Amino acid sequence: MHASISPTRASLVLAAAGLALALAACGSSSGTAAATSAAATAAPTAAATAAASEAPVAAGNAVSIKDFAFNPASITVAAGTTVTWTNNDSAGHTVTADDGSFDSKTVASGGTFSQTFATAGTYAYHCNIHPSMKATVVVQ
Ligand SMILES: [Cu+2]
Repeated sequence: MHASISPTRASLVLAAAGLALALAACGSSSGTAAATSAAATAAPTAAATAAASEAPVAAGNAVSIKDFAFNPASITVAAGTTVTWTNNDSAGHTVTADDGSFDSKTVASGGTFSQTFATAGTYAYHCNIHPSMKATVVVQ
């Protein structure tokens, strides 16, 4: 039986299995908790597999602006993804589409800018303040 499972391990398993199972365990009697533990034992692998299959494209949707460059210089995301730029430089920068389809205006040091890409394509962008700063977002 699963009565010997330690509270700590049970918590970890529940956390990995997801919020729904954790919530289910919160108000349950000890009898229900044992059943939940049994289900949770098999759940983490399935949950991890599901997460991986939902994001075949690189999981990252963040671009860092640092040392007068966009990192990564080319990021690939799925259509519908919101990409967020964070200015980690001391200077201000812009995130400006070459075709003008989006423009952050000046993002101050420490600031962020987000843009959602609904349509597949390759979006070249640059910094209006520093023309040598160029990068692309590839939307699949
Ligand atoms: Cu710049």
